[in-house]
Amino acid sequence: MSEPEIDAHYMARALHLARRGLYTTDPNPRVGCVLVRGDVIVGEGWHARSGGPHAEVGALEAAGDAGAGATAYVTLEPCCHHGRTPPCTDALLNAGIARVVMATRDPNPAVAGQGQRALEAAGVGVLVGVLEADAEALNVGFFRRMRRQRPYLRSKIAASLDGRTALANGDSQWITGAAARADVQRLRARSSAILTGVGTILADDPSLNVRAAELAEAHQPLRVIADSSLRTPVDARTLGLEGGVMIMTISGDVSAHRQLADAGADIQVVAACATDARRVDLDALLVRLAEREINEVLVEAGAGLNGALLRAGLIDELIVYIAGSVLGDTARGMFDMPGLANLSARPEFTLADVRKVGTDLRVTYTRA
Ligand code: AOF
Ligand code: ZN
Repeated sequence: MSEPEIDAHYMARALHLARRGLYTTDPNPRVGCVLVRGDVIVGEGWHARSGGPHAEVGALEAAGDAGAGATAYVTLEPCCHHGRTPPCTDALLNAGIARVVMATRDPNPAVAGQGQRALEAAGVGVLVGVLEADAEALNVGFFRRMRRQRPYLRSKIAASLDGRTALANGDSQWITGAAARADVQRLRARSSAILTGVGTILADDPSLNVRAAELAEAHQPLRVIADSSLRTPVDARTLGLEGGVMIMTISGDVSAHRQLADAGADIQVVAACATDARRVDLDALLVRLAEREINEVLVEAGAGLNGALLRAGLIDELIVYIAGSVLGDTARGMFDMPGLANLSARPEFTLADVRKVGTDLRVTYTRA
């Protein structure tokens, strides 16, 4: 193998390790590290939980004295700051690491190239950009939050073959099968927050939590309810569940605030939308979520909120599960939006992935 092939090989292993933190590192990034001396892996580590050791520290501990002279493959630039844990650059230098290969620089302003410079200043050879796209994709929300102070927004919709999500009377239970629902459990578990509208809370009283047995280790996402006039019932099912509930509102109704706060909700007043003063401004909502270290948001909502997000251009990724059933033209669609005057105004997405999930089809689109 050529040197670039060797570097890609070990970085792929580091990425594999990083993915072990998919459901648990939030709000921290998923990071993996492999230490290689000669052609032998002498240590491996990954970040498991916020506040716990960084990937590099885990790998160095596993390697012990064998770390001296090794090459470190890390999926993210090593940190050089005192955060919840001490700087990894110091740990790498103290262990005598000779070379560091990183997939990407860390967009965190506390690091942002300084980790690389600290290593180079100490005479360590540094290479940046090996499997960079894969490393960014694994932490798409963390990168978005660091760079643009917004989370990454993914909307999941279950639909019939004819693109309908519920009957006209609102009945929407079990359009898709068990495998698709299990897949949604994994989407929830990797998300920092689930965003829904008060309409969905009132109609379905969903839990919006993670409860699959195979995800017992996963963190519970925060549930966020867009609720302009504070109509969320104090006995809504999701309110009592681990992970917490945040209600985003423009209402100043003091007694409704107090009742919902007593029921355990964190009430956040955000700006009203400039084009519709009766609703919360969705970009302001996302800014508020980023301030709370929310990286990935999963939208599980009806056509009202999905339509508003679509019209505001805020949907980064759309995952549609399509069942082999037909609900007909009187059933509800995916997005409330005014009729288009011409086709050139249509929102567009790029097809990113297609696969069969149990008896259903899963189609993933990203923002065009
Ligand atoms: C991680 N895991 O393996 C690496 C990280 O304050 P802390 O200790 O939680 O540090 C979080 C920051 O450290 C994180 O935002 C990222 O910039 C950097 N690197 N973080 O959680 C890791 N290597
Ligand atoms: Zn670190």
